[in-house]
Amino acid sequence: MNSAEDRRNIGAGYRNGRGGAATGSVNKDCSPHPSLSDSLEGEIRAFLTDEDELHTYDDLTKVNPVTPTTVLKCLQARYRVKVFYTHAGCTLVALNPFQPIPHLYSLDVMKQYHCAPQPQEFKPHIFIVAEEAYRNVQGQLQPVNQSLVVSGESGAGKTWTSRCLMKYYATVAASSSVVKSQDTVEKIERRVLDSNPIMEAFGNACTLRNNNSSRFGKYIQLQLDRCQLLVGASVQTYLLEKTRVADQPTNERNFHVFYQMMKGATDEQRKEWKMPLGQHFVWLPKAEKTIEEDCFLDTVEALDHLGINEERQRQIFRILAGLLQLGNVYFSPPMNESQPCDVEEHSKVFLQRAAELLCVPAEELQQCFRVRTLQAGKQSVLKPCSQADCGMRRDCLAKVIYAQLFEWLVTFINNSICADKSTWCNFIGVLDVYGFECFHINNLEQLCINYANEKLQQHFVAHYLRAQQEEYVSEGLQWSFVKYQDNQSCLDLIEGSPVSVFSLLNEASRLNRASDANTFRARLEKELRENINISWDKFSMVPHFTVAHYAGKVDYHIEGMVEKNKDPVPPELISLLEKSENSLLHQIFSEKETDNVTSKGLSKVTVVSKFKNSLESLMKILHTTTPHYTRCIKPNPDCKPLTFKKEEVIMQLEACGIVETIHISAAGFPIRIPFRSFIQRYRLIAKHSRLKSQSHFSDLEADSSDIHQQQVEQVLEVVSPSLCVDCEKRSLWVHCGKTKVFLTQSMLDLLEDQRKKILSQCAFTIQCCWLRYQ
Ligand code: AD9
Ligand code: MG
Repeated sequence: MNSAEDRRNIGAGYRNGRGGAATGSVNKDCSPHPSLSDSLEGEIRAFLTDEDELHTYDDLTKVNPVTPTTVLKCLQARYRVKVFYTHAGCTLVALNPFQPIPHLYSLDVMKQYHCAPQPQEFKPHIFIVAEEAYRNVQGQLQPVNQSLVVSGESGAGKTWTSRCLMKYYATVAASSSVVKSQDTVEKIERRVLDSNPIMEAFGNACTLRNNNSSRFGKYIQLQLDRCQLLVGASVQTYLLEKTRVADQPTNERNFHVFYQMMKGATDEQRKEWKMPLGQHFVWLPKAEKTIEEDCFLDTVEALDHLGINEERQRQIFRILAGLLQLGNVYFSPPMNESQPCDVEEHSKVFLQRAAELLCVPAEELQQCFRVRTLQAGKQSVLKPCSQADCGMRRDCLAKVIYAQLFEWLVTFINNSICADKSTWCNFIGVLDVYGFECFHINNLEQLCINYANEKLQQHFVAHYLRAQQEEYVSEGLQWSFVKYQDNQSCLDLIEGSPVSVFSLLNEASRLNRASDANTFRARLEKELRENINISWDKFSMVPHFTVAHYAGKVDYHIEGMVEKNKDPVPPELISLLEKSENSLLHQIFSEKETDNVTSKGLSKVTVVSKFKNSLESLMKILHTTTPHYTRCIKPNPDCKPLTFKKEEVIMQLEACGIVETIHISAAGFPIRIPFRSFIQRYRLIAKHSRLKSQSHFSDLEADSSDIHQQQVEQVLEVVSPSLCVDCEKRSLWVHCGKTKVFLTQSMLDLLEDQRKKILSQCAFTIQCCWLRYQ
C-alpha cells in the first residue's frame, strides 16, 4: 500500500458512526503511538484492521480503512460465520441467509432485546432497530412517531424483515385490546399480522428474482396507545403491478392467489369456479411449480380473522375465477373490416363461464370487447375493434377488476384493523417498497420505482446530515453546513416544474391521439437537454432516454410509455361492471368514482401524477417521524443458502447508498478525534518543534478541556502556522469541540505527513548513532 493511501486510511477509525456497537473495536487500533522509536511500518499497521478480525466488526464505519473493498470483505467475513446483521453508522445492513435461522428470531431473543437496559450493546439485529424505535416513541417528553424504512433489491429480504418487525411489536407491545368480528372476538395483534398473508396472496408473485416478490409497495402504521400498546394499524399501498394479471413475464407467475385457488379448491369450489382438475389457463403459467406461498387455507383463515364473511369471500373468489376464464378468450379476425371480430370457437365456452362468474350478460361482455362506442356530438357511433384491440380490451377489463378488488381489500383491511383515533396517540411506520430497478428493458414502472428510491435517498441524506449536524451542535461547533451535492437535480429532471419527464409525459398523455415514441423522445431532448442527468445514445435505433440516478444509469424505453401513463379504461367496460349482479363487483364499480376510472372511462389522473401524489403524502409523513434505515442485501442472485457473491453485493452496496453514506461523511469533518487521543498521537510534532526552538510544550496529563485545547493549538501551530492566524481559513480545516477535534481529510494528511517526517528523522538519527557507536 502506498503512503498516500495509508494516510487516507488513518482517520477512519475515528469516523463518525454508531457508538458502542463494535465488538472488534477499532479504538484499540487507534491507540496512541507508544514511543518515538517504534518503526514506521508497525505504526501504520496498527491503524489498519486485521483481516482475520474482520468478522468481529459490528459497525462498517469502524472498519479501517472504510472503503467499498473493506466494507465488502467485512460483510463477507461475517456472512461466512453466519452473522447476518451489521451496523453501518445510522443504518443496519441485513444480509439474507436464504435459509431459516429460527433461533435468531425466537420469542426469547425478542425478550432479550426488549428487556435489555442497552440493547445496542448486543449483537446487531433487526430487533435493535425495532427496540430503538419503540423506546424513541416512549422515551420522549413529547413522543415522536417513528419510521422504519426497509430497502433493498428484489429478494433481498424487505418483506421478510417487515414481517419480522411487525411480529416483534405484536409480541412486545401486545395489548389486551380485542375487536368483534361477526361472532368471534379477535385480538388486534392477530388481525394486524393476518393482513400480511392476505396482501401477499393478492399482491405477491413468483418472479425470476424472488419466489415471493411483492408487486406493490406498502407503508404500515402500527398504532400505539399511551401505554405503548399496539391497538391498531393502517396500511397504505403503492403502485400494484396490475399488468401481471393479464401478462406474466417469461418464466414468471401470476399473483399467488390464483395458484392457491387452483391447488386448494374443494370439489365443490372447483365446480362453482368452473375450474375442473387439469384445466389449462393461459394466465396461469408455471402452474406445476408449487411454492411455500401456495397455501389457500392460510389466505382463507386470514380473511376469516379479518372479518370478511363467507358470502363476501365467495364473491371474491368467483371474480378471480372469472378473470382466469377471461384469459382463455381469444378473437379471430373478421371476414371484412367493417365487421367486428368473432370470439374464437373454442374460446366461447370460456367467455360464457367468465360472464357467469362475473355475473354479467355474456352477449354484452362479448360486445364490449368487439365494438367501441364513439361519441359524435349527441350521437353514438359503433366501431368494430381490431383483433389486437379486442385482446387489449379483454386485458384491460382483467386489470381494472383486479386493481379495484385489491384496493377494496386494502380498504377492508384498514377498516378492520385501524383503531379509533381517540385510542391511539403514536405510531411506528414500516415501509417496504420496491428497491432500485435496472432491467434489460425498463419502462414506466421502473421509472416510478426508481423515482421513489430517489425520493427516499434524498430523505436519507437529509436525515444523515442532520444527525451529523446535531453532533456538531452538541460539541459546541459554530459551523454552517457544507452543502452536499445531493440528488435534487435528478429529482428535478423527473418530477420538477415547469418541465420534467413527468410533465412532458402528462402533456403527451393529454393529447387525444396515438402517441409516437420518436416524437416523444424528440420532445424530451428539446426540453430537457440542459439537465445533466439525462442523455441519449445517438446511435440507438430504439427510442429511449438514460437517467443518471444516484444508484447508477438506467435506460428507459419510450415505446408504450405514454399509453401506460394514460391507463385508459373503455367506458363500455365500466358500464358493464356497474350492472354486475355480483354485489361486490357492483359495489366496487358503482359506489365510488375511482381515481383513474370515471363512468366515462377516461383517465382523470395519469399514473405518474397519482404515484407522485401518493409518494408526496408518504414523504410528508416520513418527514414528521424519526427514521431508522435497514438496507437488505441479497448475497447471490440464485437465492442459494449461505452463498456470498462479491460482485452482487458490491453493486447493491452502491445502489442502496452504503458507499454513498461513506462519501457523505467526507463532506463535513469526517475525522473526529477525542482530545486525549489527538494529543497522544501528535504531541511529538509540537515537542519536536519546541526542542528545536528550545521552548516548552505544556505536556500536562490533565483532564481539563482547556489544557487539551491548548495542546491541540500548539500542534496545529507547528503544522500550519498560517491557519492559526487566519480564523476563517482555519474554520474550513479544523474545529475544536468540547471533547473532540474535528478534521478534514486534508488536515489529517498534513498532520500525518509531519508526523511521519519526524519519525523518519528520528529513525535516521538513531541509525547514525548506532553506526557511530559500533
Ligand atoms: V421483493 O422486492 O418483494 O421481490 P423482498 O421483499 O426484498 O423482495 P423477501 O423479503 O421476499 O424479499 O425475501 C426473499 C426470501 O428470502 C424470503 O422468501 C425468505 O425465503 C428469504 N429470507 C429473507 N430474509 C430472511 C431471513 N432473515 N432469514 C431467513 C430470509 N430467510
Ligand atoms: Mg417484498
